[in-house]
Amino acid sequence: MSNSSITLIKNSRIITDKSDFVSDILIQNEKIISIEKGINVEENFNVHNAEGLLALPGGVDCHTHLENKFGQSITCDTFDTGTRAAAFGGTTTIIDFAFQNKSRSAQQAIEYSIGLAENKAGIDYSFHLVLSHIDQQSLIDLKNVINNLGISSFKMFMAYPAIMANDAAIYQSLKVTGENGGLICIHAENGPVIDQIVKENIKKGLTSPGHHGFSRPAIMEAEATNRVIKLSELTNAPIYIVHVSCKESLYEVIAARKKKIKVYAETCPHYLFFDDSVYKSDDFDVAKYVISPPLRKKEDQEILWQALVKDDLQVISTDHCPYTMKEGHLGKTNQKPLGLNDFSKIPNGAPGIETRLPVIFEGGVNKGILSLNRFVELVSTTPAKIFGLFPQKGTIAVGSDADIVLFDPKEKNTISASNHQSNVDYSLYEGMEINGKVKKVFLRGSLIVDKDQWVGSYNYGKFLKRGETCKV
Ligand code: DUC
Ligand code: ZN
Ligand code: ZN
Repeated sequence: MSNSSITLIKNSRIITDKSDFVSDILIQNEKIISIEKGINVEENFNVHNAEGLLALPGGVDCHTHLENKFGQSITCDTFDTGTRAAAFGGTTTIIDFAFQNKSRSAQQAIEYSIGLAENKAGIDYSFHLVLSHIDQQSLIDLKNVINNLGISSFKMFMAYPAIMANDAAIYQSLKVTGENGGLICIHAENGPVIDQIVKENIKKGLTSPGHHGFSRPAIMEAEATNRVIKLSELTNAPIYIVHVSCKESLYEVIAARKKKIKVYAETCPHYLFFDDSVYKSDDFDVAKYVISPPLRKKEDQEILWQALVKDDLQVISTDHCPYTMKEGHLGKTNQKPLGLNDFSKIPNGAPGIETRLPVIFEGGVNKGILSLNRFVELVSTTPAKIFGLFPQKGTIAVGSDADIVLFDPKEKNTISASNHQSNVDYSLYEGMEINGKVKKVFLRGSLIVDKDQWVGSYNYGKFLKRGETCKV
């Protein structure tokens, strides 16, 4: 066989959500065209010997924040640094956010976000449309966005006064998305009550970052989760609960799924590895853990891991929302130190885009909690299915995009911000030893990461028009 656009991966152990076998993978014109043993091509073509390596479908991270503006703060990773960081961590597709509001229509928001990403993204991308202003016109726009612009998922916040949606707005939006194959992602926390608790704590002089954690009770996450589940039940429209952090809201999700209400849910690595004991210190270093929902009890971790095993939770995403700890790092301003004297001013979020596959491989697969198939399902296949990207993304199969991660399950490495790709100046996982390393990453057949080298280009990543959601 001869063709200059051909790439051959030899002898990898291919892991999908359902299978595990050794074979060769032949790629042409961005797609996988054959999976069988003993494929041969002429010597001068791209041949990668992958004996001893796992071939995983490229990770799909359906919850990232690159160049997102919240209040005065902009997340510190841009589409180039953030997508490069994702690639080094084995992720080849992200779904980020476009922000609609009263003065920016749905279409303008999407065009704006595509404008930020194009010519910068090193991996493929799409956006959930954040809905913070609902009126008659914006409900009409929703239909158009789903049917004509390739954006089939949305996000609504039940917290944060500036962007919060009330129950009526969520109800109205669910009616439209439910009838048009769309899906609304929900940040479920009772915003008004939490804002009241925050004010009370600041008034008492409890201003250090740890008080963020103690101002956002788990039962207020559970209450909002329950409330939005009822709206989903009422409208018969699917919902996706982002960043489930605790058993209280998880139990709401489990109960709803038992009743066949169309609820899907994710958790994020930080809730699996860290707990609220970090908030006990008065040190400003705790600002690293100022995320919403906050870290929960140690006992919640094991419950979340087991929920991932049992499919009570379907996805692990990162909620990569990075802000630097040092003001002015790489020229970034209005970062975590904004809240030096008042935790409520600390921008909420933590990084994770670069470490998702490695830490879940270590904490899940190496610890014997997750099978390799389930690992792939959680980080790639199911997010692709839920968000309308499967089978283009999320699997290794003939006809799918050749997004492939060659992963050495034996190579040891230690996570450190000193050698990561992201603009952020810390890692939650600093010093964590991982048995397993991303060796090569292919995006639509092109090699973009080769050991420790970035060999991709910042205009190869493309905007993905997505189809009907919840094909799971
Ligand atoms: N929730 C998110 O989903 N992302 C960033 C901040 C937040 O609270
Ligand atoms: Zn959120
Ligand atoms: Zn988020």
